[in-house]
Amino acid sequence: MPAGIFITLEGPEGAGKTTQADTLAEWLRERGHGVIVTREPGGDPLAEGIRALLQNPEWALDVRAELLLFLAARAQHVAHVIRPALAQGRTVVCDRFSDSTLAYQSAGSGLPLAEVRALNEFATGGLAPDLTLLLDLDVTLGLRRQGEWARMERRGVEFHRRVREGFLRLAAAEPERVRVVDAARPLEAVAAEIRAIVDCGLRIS
Ligand code: T5A
Repeated sequence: MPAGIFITLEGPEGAGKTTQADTLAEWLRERGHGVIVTREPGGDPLAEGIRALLQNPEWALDVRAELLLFLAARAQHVAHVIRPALAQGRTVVCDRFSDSTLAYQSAGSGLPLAEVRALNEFATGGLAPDLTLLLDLDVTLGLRRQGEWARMERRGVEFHRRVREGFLRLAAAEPERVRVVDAARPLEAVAAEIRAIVDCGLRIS
């Protein structure tokens, strides 16, 4: 059985990742792919428990502790969900993954990039996406679209601007893997571009 394809969706808050992950998965299934849609933090019962911890806005969470919680959730998710699905030849569509950690905990919160990368590499065991769709959006527009993560919203627009710039630097550094999609357009226009990138990049049809 050939290994499955690992696709991630990334971007600032409210960019449309969850919506587009579901739409992309449906399109892939219509083409005969076995697909799982999953998310980070989460995607596994323990990792979802860590997500609930991270979402609690009452705690003054230290930025290093926050990083390690995101990575603990990822290690569990990779080991119990993503790697087994890929080994079965399934396509994995994941709503956020390692690039979010580099963008939020390093570019946003200021932790050293090399250390965050090394810890992330340890958590994933070196697993990287085949293709990443970076849904790029003005941060004020994105923050208006969403509302679940009170902790992240409270960090302010400047934090989220650094995150967006961090994502764009990652895309510039790895243009083959990370493809930037303008997410300010209507849903269907964004979905059509994503389909074209996936079709062309991974020869899906
Ligand atoms: N985080 C995560 C880290 O700091 N480090 C990490 O390592 C990881 C993995 C959780 C938080 O954790 C942080 C980042 C986040 O702050 P999350 O649950 O993915 O991550 O949180 P959000 O990105 O905030 O998720 P949202 O669900 O709010 O945003 P999405 O998924 O980008 O957007 P979506 O699809 O839910 O859409 C939001 C709304 O916008 C509308 C949708 O209908 C919906 O109402 N919408 C559009 N409207 C108009 N035009 C479009 N093109 C639209 N696309 C979507």
